[in-house]
Amino acid sequence: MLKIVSAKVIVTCPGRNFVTLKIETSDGVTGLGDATLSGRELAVASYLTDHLVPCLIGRDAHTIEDTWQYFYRGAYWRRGPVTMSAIAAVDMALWDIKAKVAGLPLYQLLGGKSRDGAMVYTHANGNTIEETLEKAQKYIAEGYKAVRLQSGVPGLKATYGVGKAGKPYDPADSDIPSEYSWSSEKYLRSVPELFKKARDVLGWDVHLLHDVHHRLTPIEAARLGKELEPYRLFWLEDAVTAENQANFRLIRQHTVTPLAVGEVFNSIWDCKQLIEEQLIDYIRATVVHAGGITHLRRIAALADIYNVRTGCHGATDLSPVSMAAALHFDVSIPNFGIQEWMHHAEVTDEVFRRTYSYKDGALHPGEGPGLGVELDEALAAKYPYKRAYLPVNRLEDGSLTNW
Ligand code: KDG
Ligand code: MG
Repeated sequence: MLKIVSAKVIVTCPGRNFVTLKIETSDGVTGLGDATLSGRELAVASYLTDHLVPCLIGRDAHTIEDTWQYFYRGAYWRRGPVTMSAIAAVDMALWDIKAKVAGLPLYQLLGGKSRDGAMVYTHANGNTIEETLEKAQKYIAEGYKAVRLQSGVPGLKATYGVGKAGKPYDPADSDIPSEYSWSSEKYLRSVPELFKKARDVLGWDVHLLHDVHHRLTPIEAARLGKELEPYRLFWLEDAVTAENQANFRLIRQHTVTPLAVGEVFNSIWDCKQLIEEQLIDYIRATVVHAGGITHLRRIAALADIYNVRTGCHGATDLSPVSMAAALHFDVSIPNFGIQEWMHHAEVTDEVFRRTYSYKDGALHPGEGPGLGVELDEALAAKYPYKRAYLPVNRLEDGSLTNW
């Protein structure tokens, strides 16, 4: 038995807010888990501190599956992003500990490598198509094999995915939610133009991706998918919301553009129908928001038998601990598709010292024991939590819509 002797929650804001769980065992081995839920960070911190940590002390750190079941079934109240992010943090930290005790990089405990590295896509965005494509060219020159393109929409003041005045894009930008305005008509006119020019300028050897960020109706999404077919996207992401998984049936009937969804999913039940009916091509559920490595492996195993591949969410609001966990998962599973990588600020990488590294369009988890991330707690303490919300979105007539 490897007894858990302490578990603490560290909230820090090096560039943006992160919530991290650190578990320590009687042998002095420690493990880290990410518990960051952008815009609702302290709810998960409290869930951990007030409800999970008291039950963790004295448990055997090696019983990962039993601990997962204990917190999932034991809560009685199932699922939801707060619960599942908290369980994920415990799960990640325990896998980190187990791999450190074994003296192996975590991917070895997940079955070993199925591939050399995880192909990543990064974000090229700009106010104009020209600006977006310039950035994409820079990334392609750095060896990226896949790039997500988001561009300003003529007639709209601000658009999802495009940074403000030269700053790196981070949507959690205000202590009271910023308000954006939206027009699907204007957006739908501009996106095919972006991808037409993108193929002219960037050619056909690069994978191109696009995120709709849940803003269309199913029939609008179907039309967009159809209009983008000539440009052969790697995927069209979050074309519609997926609380109603059957939404995707309508899109699927009309287009062969590959579809991705799931960054806001927190359990296998959010994607069961999408996967079983083969309504999507990529599942974007992540380690931190979907119950940890233990639960994400279950989702990936279900997806595998229906030819659905993974494409884990990897925006900057997932900490380097999540990114490391995702990479160990990515290189080990059979049905990996792609990994999102939106670079963290330098100060984030100073607080979270990580061993994963980029080479030739792919990330590599590193060969050290465990996840390969250490948290500099003294430095983290210099960056106290700052309340930061994700924006809200209104149609031009003032009514609220999806951000
Ligand atoms: O916190 C919200 C972000 O993670 C999200 O807006 C990023 O859609 C996103 C993406 O695809 O990275
Ligand atoms: Mg997205």
